[in-house]
Amino acid sequence: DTVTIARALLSVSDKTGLVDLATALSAKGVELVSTGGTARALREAGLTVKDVSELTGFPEMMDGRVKTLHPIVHGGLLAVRDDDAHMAAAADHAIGMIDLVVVNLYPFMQTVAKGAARPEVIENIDIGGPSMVRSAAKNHAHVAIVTDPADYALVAGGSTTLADRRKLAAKAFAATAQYDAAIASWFAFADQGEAFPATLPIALKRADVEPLRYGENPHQMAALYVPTGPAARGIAQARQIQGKALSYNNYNDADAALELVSEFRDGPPTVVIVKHANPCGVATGATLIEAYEAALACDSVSAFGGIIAVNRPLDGPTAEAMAGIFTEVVAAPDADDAAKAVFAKKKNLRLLLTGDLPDAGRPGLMLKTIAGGMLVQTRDNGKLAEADLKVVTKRAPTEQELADCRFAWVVAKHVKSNAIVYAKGGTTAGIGAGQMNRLESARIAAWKAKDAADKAGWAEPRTIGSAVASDAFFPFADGLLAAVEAGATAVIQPGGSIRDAEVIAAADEAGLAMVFTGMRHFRH
Ligand code: 93A
Repeated sequence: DTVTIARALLSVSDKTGLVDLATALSAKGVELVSTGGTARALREAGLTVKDVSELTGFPEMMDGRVKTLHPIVHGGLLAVRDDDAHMAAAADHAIGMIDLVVVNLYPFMQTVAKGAARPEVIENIDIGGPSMVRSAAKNHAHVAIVTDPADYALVAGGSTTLADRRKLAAKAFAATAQYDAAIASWFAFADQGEAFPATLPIALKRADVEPLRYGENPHQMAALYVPTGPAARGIAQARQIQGKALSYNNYNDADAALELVSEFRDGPPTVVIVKHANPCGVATGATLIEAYEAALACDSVSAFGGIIAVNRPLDGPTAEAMAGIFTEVVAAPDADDAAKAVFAKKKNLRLLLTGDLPDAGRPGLMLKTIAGGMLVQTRDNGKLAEADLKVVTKRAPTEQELADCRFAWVVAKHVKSNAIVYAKGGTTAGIGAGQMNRLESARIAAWKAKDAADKAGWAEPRTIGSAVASDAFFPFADGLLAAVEAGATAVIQPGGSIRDAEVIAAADEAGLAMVFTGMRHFRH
């Protein structure tokens, strides 16, 4: 099962660790064969190398498009060493065996990421490299294939074990699969501007973070996968500064928090507190600490063990305030030394730094599995323009009501349906999430607002004089009447129900101002 390496073929674009590996192999008496640039790098380091062209009797041609695509190379990779007919064919055609292939491919993804023009992208589609990778991996019974400099140590000793060759082969096929998926993605999305190709060529790889301890529940296994293609932005790309490893649920909640706070990327200091993927408090303020305290007061009970995201670099005083209750995760664009020092004392708290917040309006796909299949949709990156808003009641909203409507609407977009959100003065007053009918969500939101007022010792709940947002239209007037009862004076909702007239009449009767958005934000 152990193969002694007599001849190695090295052909790499990323030359990291190349010379060290080649030096080690050479010291073990391994014959080195290389393509143009790789051979040059090795010769410069004083090593003896044979050119592939010398082996094949063909020069590298067509701008390097044809370098290693030759039976002398692929015969040497694919021949089954203990098959007499294979070895006889090799002997007939003067094909020498190759026992180790070290290849990494033309940097296709990096070329796309740097914004290169189409011809340069096309030229960076590697053909010969993946062919050798696949030939060697198929014949892993005899040949070792190394595609990652991190694995050079496995072969530097001049021999390979079958167990290692199997592992390396699996990694090699994963590498070519990802590479081709990235190319297909570029053709389908970036190049053609198509949202839905016939197949979904999205290249994902398991993230280099510690494997997740378990899934949503301890009896489920879980891992984080990240795209291999150009520059994805989101919670998966955040840098963890301290604290225990993130769990599956932490990622899910931190994602919800970051996506919501990103809506306020260009807004005033904003804090989002999430529990079980729903916001339980969202607030803006003159400072981050003011916003945090307002967000916490919305629902201080649910905020226990919450996930927080903010839209400003975290400062010491705000971190100090956050440290006052048990918090699982804090995500921020950045944190100053004082904030880091505060959290350093909280060993379990995870601090995630995201860098500049992602653009909430960016395109992208959302994937959700169903039994036996997968649902795919574009991201809900819908944004309200001033012109989209239609006043449908006799009374138009005041400036303050309109601002509250817009704020409540953005929050409602990130609340599980049915979503009802009351807001006042840039702070959520009550959030009703995930109920099977809209009336119940409206009631729960009002009840939570009352509870918060009781806890904080306010004279009245903040739903009095608030704006209320509904993520989809009110099918009946009852949900709206519940909001009236809670003290809301303005409503924002998509409109479009066959009973709109009934709902508008109820709003007029109660003296409410109501605007239609013409856009729905279901989230399930
Ligand atoms: O243009 S190719 O698709 N045609 C080939 O025959 C070929 N053989 C190796 N690209 C080919 N390669 C790639 O060249 C390797 O995958 C590697 O990335 C690169 C190494 O070239 P050099 O040694 O000249 O730097």
